[in-house]
Amino acid sequence: MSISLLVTSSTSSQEVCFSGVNGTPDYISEVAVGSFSPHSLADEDRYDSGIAVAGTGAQYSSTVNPGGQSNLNDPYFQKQWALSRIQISGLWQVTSGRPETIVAIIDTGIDSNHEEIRGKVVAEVNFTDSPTALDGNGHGTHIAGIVVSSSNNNLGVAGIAPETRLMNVKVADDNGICQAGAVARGIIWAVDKGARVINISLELSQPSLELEKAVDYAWASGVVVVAAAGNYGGGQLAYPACYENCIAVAATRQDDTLAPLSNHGDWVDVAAPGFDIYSTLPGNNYGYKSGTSFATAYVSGLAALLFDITCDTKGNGRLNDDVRAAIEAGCRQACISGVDKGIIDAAGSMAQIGYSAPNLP
Ligand SMILES: [Ca+2]
Ligand SMILES: [Ca+2]
Ligand SMILES: [Ca+2]
Repeated sequence: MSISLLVTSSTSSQEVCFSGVNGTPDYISEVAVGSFSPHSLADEDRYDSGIAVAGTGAQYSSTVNPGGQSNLNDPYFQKQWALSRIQISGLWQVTSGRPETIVAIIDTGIDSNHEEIRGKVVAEVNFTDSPTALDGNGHGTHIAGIVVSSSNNNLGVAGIAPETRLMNVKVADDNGICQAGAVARGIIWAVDKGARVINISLELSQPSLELEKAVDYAWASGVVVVAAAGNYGGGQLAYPACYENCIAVAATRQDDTLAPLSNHGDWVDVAAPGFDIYSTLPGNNYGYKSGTSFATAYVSGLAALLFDITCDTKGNGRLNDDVRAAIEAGCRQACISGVDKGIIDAAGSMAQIGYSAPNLP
């Protein structure tokens, strides 16, 4: 529970983790680039790279829905089905986040120059061999945009928590490959820099004591840790998501069904929208991605907002337990099996905290 675990030797230095979508048959054809060789990877890992979906935006029209009704002027807001599905609008009337509430994105880096993200990355670190903390993959920028894109600015999309700020903790290289030790060090770095929420849209198939200790350190420090349940489509465990002090997030589709790619099981705590998710991509671009990674980002954004309105009900000096409880107890029950609490629901979480959703226009 201290920085000393930084010197603990990692037992998993050769492990790789991948972020993004897995290889459900629909997506195999979407493996657009392959700068790493499939021969070096286990078959079940092969499609589990952010690269696999980096090009999926191309299959969608980027045309703005001209007839769409929206109370926001962001041109792609109509594509963001997830925001209404989690009933965010009432919570937005109370808070759109605060700059002091920092969400650390433990990922492939962030394009901090993106028009929707510029000025919102308050700290960054690079634990990879990549020469820059910028995002050469696209995965981390997509996550960042889900959380923090400026809203109602006549540009792009609307973030769920646009007034929060980000830490860019690059632990996965531009191929989406990382080591457990780097993830652990990234978590500790973010905690010590004051992150309140840590988004881990990465999954490892093997446990790592170093990683588990880092998650426990974050939790004990008052941080909400949110992690992707993984994209193998089955019941196998993903790390760090399955650790007790992570909120493990499965992915749903627009009809509230579990996305076929999503892992599930009694260890999976909540589900959130994670299929055909439209968000930012490097170079002022936008596109769709699918996977538990992006579901995780919605939970992280909700957590950031709830930090603004929750109270320390148990008087233990921390808010992360209260925020996590509000997220989980506020979930909407859905007919999905393999997810413990249900689908995240901002209105439900507000009710748990004692707010009733304001009347909407
Ligand atoms: Ca915007
Ligand atoms: Ca769990
Ligand atoms: Ca508390």
